[in-house]
Amino acid sequence: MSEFFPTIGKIPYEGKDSKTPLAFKYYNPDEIIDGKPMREHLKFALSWWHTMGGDGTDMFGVGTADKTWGESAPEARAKAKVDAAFEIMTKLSIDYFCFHDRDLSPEYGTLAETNAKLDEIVDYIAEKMKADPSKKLLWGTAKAFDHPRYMHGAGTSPSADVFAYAAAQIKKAIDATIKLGGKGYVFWGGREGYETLLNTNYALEQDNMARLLKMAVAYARSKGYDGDFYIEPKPKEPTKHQYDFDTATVLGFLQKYGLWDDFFMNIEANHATLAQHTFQHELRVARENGKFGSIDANQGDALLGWDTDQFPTNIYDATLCMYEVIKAGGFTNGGLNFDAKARRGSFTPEDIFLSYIAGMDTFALGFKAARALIADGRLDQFVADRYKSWTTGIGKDIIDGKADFESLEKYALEKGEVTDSLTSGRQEMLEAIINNVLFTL
Ligand code: XLS
Ligand code: NI
Ligand code: NI
Repeated sequence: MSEFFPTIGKIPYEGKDSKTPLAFKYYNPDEIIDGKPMREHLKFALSWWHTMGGDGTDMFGVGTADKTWGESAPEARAKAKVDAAFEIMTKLSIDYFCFHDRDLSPEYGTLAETNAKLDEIVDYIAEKMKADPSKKLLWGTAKAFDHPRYMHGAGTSPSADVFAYAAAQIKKAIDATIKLGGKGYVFWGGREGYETLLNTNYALEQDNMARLLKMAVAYARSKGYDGDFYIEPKPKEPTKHQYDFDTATVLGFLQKYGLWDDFFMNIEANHATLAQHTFQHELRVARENGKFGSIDANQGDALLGWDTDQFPTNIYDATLCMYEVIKAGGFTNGGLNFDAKARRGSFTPEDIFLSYIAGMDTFALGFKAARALIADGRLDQFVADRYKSWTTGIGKDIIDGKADFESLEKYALEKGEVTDSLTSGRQEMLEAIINNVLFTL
């Protein structure tokens, strides 16, 4: 088979002193760390939509990058995409991919025809995976937000017919995920939300979303699926107010509707910042609730208030992200999916590779920095010391359930003023420790 990128070979690891653009400086896929190669710690995934389909089209202009893969007929293009994706993954030492059903294969005249064509592509991918078992599906999802039928939502549409259609589409996307051995299925509610409450039955829409998720779980489990379901929170865009605003909101929803056990979080960096949180905040909330699942790695731009999906190059954020991942015990079914696209002006085939190299090196370095931060121990020790009043005396009594308002009042009256029990938060010192660890790596 002819190559799509004949001038680009397998990207080598050359180390941090290398000046070769098409080489890894930090990501050494086979380097063993704690008994596991780096590729297994990081579990990088290619996003089918951005990489194979995203051509730079934006609201003000047409595409700048050629993502036709040399084919004009949709069937042939869908197949060429598969070949090109496997070439990119192999050359970049990426083991996983993620898809939306419609990025694999577009819509045709009827749902039945669309499904049949999707089956052909899924079968084709399954063959390629058989030939190269190092390539795996991280997660699948259904694109239940781009067709006009989903203009008012899918699971939260005012139309029961649209709900039924979405269910049928998701059923098929779950089948594809199972067929390709995926251990994750994502729900990102792009149009599950509202523009104005003046036309919205909020309670019914929330209940219906939960109904859809329950049916999805029941169906997938009945087919033997033992992977995770993920919810990917995002506060807005395209919908003004999306129901899955952030991790805390989603956790409340899962609890209310009895969905807790099956769902975990897929945290996207740029969605965290759109919700006015840090990436680390979202990861921490998920982790501390036992709901950390997977990551959509990207970054926004501090000056732009939308989901720019840039390839992540911020070492500081990647370090604090990997700090949370390590503290969560590492990835199990999840991984690091680059839900990221090269800038519209970065339009050449090489830019695909250069963007991934930038993102992968950033996370490889972030992983090493996070390990160094944990080994250094100063941050963890500081936090432990800061809360030490909870390990003895009145603090321990409160935790052990041995205190009530009466006993606490008695304690406070006897104790007098308590401001002296506080110590400095030392934020600046802690930030300097991070710099110290980062720059002595
Ligand atoms: C969009 C989302 C989307 C999901 C998958 O902002 O990030 O790409 O990851 O539907
Ligand atoms: Ni995403
Ligand atoms: Ni996004």
